[in-house]
Amino acid sequence: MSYLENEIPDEDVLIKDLDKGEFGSKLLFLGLAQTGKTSIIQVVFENKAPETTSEIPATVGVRRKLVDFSDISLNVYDVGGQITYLEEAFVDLRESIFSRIKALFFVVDSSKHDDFETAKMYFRRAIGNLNEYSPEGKTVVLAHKMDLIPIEVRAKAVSTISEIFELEDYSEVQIFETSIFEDSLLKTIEKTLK
Ligand SMILES: Nc1nc2c(ncn2[C@@H]2O[C@H](COP(=O)(O)OP(=O)(O)OP(=O)(O)O)[C@@H](O)[C@H]2O)c(=O)[nH]1
Ligand SMILES: [Mg+2]
Repeated sequence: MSYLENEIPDEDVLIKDLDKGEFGSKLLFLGLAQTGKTSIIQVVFENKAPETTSEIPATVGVRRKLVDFSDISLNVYDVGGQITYLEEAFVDLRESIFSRIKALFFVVDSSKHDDFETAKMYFRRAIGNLNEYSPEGKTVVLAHKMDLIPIEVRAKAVSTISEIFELEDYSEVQIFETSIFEDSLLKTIEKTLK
């Protein structure tokens, strides 16, 4: 049995089930494993306390949640960051994942410098797919887990990610510092959805 057929938590819907009846704006959270995607979704859209996220299991496959946020209905897609799930999203599920996107949030663990190059590869592939299937969609890079970075070197951490990702090539892409423990996260998501 593949993972698509088991371990489906009640509140989630696997992407294969959602072709019918999709509504609301679609947000996509992408990034390497353990960067904090599911935590962000739970804290921002489900009012969970940040401390509770330490127990979240790794996301299996691609999950969708329907949420209401500031009076808008949102379809929030959470792509498991393990390489198998990323590859599945980028290959088999490419069109359904990348179509009709309002905003793509590409999440980077700012404290894991060694992963930036691998993250960049997926970032560039994501942008390519977004240009193809959702040219109107916005892309935001979240330089996340900023609470782990001393304040005086946070700007440097953001500029390192910007340089490695070569963000100067993507004038429409914005990068913001975020943390589930700080207001910056909610503000960034609100600003993006305006
Ligand atoms: N310090 C810190 N930890 C965070 C932050 N956001 C998430 N975490 C922690 O990072 C770990 C991984 O979080 P997840 O939300 O499961 O990561 P994910 O990106 O969904 O991982 P996959 O599902 O495997 O792709 C958890 O222990 C979270 O508590 C943050 O802003 N700061
Ligand atoms: Mg997850």
